[in-house]
Amino acid sequence: MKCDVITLFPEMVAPVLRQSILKRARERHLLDVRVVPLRDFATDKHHITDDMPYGGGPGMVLKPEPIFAALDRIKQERGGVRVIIPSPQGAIFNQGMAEVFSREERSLVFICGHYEGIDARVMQGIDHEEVSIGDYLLTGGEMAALIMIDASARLIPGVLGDSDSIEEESFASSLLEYPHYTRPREFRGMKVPDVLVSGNHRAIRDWRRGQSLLSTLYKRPDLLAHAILTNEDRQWLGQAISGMRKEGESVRWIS
Ligand code: 6GU
Repeated sequence: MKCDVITLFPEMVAPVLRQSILKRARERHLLDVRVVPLRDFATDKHHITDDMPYGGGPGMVLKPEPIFAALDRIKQERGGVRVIIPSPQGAIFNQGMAEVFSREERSLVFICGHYEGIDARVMQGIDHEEVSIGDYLLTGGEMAALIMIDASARLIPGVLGDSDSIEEESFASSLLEYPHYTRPREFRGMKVPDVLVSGNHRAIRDWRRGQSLLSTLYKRPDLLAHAILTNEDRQWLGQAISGMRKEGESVRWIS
């Protein structure tokens, strides 16, 4: 996966890409991210990248020329590009989009806005998609771009270890994860469930599945509508729901 992040604040982005799994993915050449400082593409001697809005009003607006210049350079270097403008006005990012991004051949170019906004001619003159990471406001697009890169990069084959990748399908299968434990076997009076130290692999698998189903039922019952469930799963959930009713709990469940 190739990405270019056009930003006024390269230091909001670059250090994150030098940590942990993203760092390893870049070292293995599975992920090629370039941070493109917008200021480098300002042509005046003060390297001005923003200006006052026509018509008045608060805040500053990112000028179009440096953004177009940065994108022209990226197009020359990369060939094909797919431009994404992080914005709370966009379609909301989800796991499906992360999968599509992870398989994209072209470079994903994120144009990160700050302050009041980006000159509208950027949106008018550049073929782009606006993508939001949720219904809240951010100070700029950088952290949103990082979130989209992180969620997409981990889906590239080889980025996660083998052991991770098999089990990391929890969202793909629309169920939440089961609880994980490591040593010590007892900590501050809290014990690791016996089944996990039983050595009975079938029992362990069934317990984990049950925990995933229960966790989803309690925390995100909306996800169960899309989950692929076996007859056994449905039976288990039915029992859990009758249990909840007996305890007088309400069941928020879409059947
Ligand atoms: Cl993707 N970008 C910005 N700038 N603000 C946001 C957002 C994205 N998603 C929610 N708020």
